[in-house]
Amino acid sequence: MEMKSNPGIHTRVTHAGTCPDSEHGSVATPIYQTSTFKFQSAEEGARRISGEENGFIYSRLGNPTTATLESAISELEGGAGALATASGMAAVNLIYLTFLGSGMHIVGTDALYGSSRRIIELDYSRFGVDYDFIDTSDPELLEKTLKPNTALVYLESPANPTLKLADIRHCTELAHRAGALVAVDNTFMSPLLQRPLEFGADMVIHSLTKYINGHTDVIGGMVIFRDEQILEQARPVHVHSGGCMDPHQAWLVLRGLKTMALRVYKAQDNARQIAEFLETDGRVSRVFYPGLKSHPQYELAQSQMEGPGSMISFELNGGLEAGQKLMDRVSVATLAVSLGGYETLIQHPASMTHAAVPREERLSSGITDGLVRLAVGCEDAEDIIADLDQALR
Ligand code: LCS
Repeated sequence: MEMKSNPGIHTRVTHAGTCPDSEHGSVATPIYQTSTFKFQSAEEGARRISGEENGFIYSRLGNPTTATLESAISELEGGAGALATASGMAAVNLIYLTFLGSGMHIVGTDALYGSSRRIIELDYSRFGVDYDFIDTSDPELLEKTLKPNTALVYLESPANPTLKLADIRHCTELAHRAGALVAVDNTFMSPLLQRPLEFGADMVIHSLTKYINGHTDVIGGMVIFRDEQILEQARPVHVHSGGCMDPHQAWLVLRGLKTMALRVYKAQDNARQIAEFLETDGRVSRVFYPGLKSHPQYELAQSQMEGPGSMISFELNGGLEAGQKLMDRVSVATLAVSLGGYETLIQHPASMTHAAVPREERLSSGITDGLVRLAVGCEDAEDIIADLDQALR
């Protein structure tokens, strides 16, 4: 049966990434757990290696299970193709390694995931890469920071953990005018809630570890490219640098992907209720959630995102000490880093996910000592709220 031309999102997610098995008719994508692929002849081997003929060669270069995952996510993001990586950080580094070099400049969101920022400051800088991490919610500041040698603008929107947004369309226009490419880390949103390529971005990054896999049991990453030309620039770097995804890992993510829409919308429904609870609670001083009218970029969230997602950050009246007590006393939420799984996680950015960022830099990007980050999961909202309430007491 032909699928209708504009299937709904649940249909698209259910059917994305099905690798046809003509031999046995397997409905689930098979795991091609092999490191290498047999050539039928020496000539065929030579043709494949030269690129004259399509076909798998060696799993670091490509594998049918991994390729199925790449085409599934690329389709959902509206890309021309994708490269799967061993982790989200391997995806970030694939972009850095491909598009940065000595004498080039990168502008990034200041409240990036800690490692995405630190590796530029500590390591790429050793190879002559110049950088500025700025508040990308301010396009004028971005415009002022762009230089003739800016090769890459790297946005995280919403940013981890401040939930500040960057206007992707506006930032992309400014970056392109200055001759820079734009990469957007879309991990917090999943392709369901935001598709940066539709706003002109050149590349999208995902830590598949989060919403796309969604089961807190796999590390993985991906870069999705707007066009083939950029993809083909990154492919040799992907092959030679070795951060490929394993086929079994890809299969697990494909398995998780099947339920992505159910999980993402359920967690978002929960988060909306929890954010309202926190905002009206006298023990909480500030709540950062793009679904609240009090979010400074509420209007932008409405136009750029299909939903506010399920990440919430907040500060307690009692500061860090109160936050630590809260984290020690919850029982429905689990005290752990990471996000995007079916279960609610709570953590303290200043001492955990962003501990690598020096305190002054952290504070200037809005990551205060008292900030608590809640990654809302798929439990019943009233149970998460009751748990937070008892812990706040
Ligand atoms: N990008 C974002 C926005 C992230 O939040 C993370 C990890 C990464 C990239 C890196 O992905 P990974 O290599 O871990 O797959 N974020 C984490 C966090 O907030 N808590 O623990 C990890």
